Amino acid sequence: MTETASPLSNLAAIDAAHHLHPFNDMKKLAAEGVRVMNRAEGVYIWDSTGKRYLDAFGGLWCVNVGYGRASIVEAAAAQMRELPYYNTFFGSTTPPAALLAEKICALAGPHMNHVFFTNSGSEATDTWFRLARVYWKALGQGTKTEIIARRNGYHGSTVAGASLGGMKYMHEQGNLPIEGIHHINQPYWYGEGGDLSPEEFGLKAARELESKILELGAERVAAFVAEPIQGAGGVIIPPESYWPEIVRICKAHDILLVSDEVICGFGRLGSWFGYQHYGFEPDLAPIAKGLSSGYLPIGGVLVSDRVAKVLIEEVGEFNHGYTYSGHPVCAAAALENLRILEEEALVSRVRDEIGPYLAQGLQSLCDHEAVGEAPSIGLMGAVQITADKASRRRYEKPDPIGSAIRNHCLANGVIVRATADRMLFSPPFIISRSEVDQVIDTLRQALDWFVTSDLR
Ligand code: PXG
Repeated sequence: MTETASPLSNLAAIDAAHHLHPFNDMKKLAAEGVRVMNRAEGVYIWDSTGKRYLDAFGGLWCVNVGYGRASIVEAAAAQMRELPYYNTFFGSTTPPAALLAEKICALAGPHMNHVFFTNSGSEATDTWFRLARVYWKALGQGTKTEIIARRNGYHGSTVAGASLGGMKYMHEQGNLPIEGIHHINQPYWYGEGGDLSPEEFGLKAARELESKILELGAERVAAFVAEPIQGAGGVIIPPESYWPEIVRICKAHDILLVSDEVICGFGRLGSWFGYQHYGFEPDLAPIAKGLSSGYLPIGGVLVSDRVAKVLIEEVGEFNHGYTYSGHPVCAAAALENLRILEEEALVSRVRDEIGPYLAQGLQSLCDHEAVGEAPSIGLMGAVQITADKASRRRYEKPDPIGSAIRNHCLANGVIVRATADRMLFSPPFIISRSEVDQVIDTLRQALDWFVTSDLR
């Protein structure tokens, strides 16, 4: 009898032969071999060799309630048995879609009473992008079409998403950005603040929005979009002066304010939404990720009363939608996810208990010679690697440094993400204090290794 190879030992080869991965150098991946992840529980995930990792990154900023939640599995299975699919076009809805819309709006604040469902954050971006222009046209201001976004922001990978995002390496592929999109600088004080205090720099960065509006003419500008805290860009936490000034500018020039809540939404900052943490009311807010804790793909756009009124009373039909908008199984899983977050009071745990504990742990790393700053809000944090603490100098080639430190942590059983020379954290909300300690200790070891390595 011939022996058949176990499917798992074969998987890396099968994957290399047929699977094109997002944001990966495929030749390099095939040469190095892919990690096959096959099981998870709580904050832990196992690969096919049986190695266990503490996932301090929550999948991809999304597994907020942790892995292995049987009640989410059951809610999805029950919905699949009852009604696996029906659309929300042509005058239909389904119980989970309607109830989920109600639930999200109850959390989103008094001015947010409608939601449009999508399957991802990128689709949510495309949705609000069209909606913003539709809104102004319906008000007889069809010249208001330009959208202002930020360098190093991230809003997805679709054509509108990659265009609005401020990643140059994304623009270079596919002739982006599309017309009508403009980028201003990010509020990254550590890297770009020079001699200004953080508060002065926050105002300066916000006022770039005003200069851009004046340059274009407010009568041409539809909206400004930003993440409350930039995620993929490196957990860039703006100085406290930034958001109030942005809000003032948007109001003064009558342009829509879009808060991209794909990462910050659903508790990551210790509030239900990032805009609640910063105390403002956006006109539109894309959501995804934490809405279902990643158990099934679902996203959407929160639509404020200001925009919904025009959409419903003036526009009539918005010619936009996805086959799976409000998919009943995804909506049922999301409802159960939100029920868990509420029942276990996980958002206040992030704000009052485990968020501050992570902050303390990150701060303890600031005595390390390689660490420039280690800010966090809730369970979203970063450690900035520096070449010189006093002058905040960054290494000339930051990418290999962040990657090497990340790989060192990975080898020691902790998953973190690196954006250039910033190490990023976004753990599940159920992470315990001793697990936070393990993350901090592992990173400290990696930093100690780095300062003696020839990467320096
Ligand atoms: N907005 C924000 C703020 C995001 O972080 C999207 C929109 C797009 O969502 P979808 O569901 O279409 O991916 C995101 C996604 C990374 C990384 O490497 C971050 C994201 C996606 C993939 C990788 O940090 N964020």
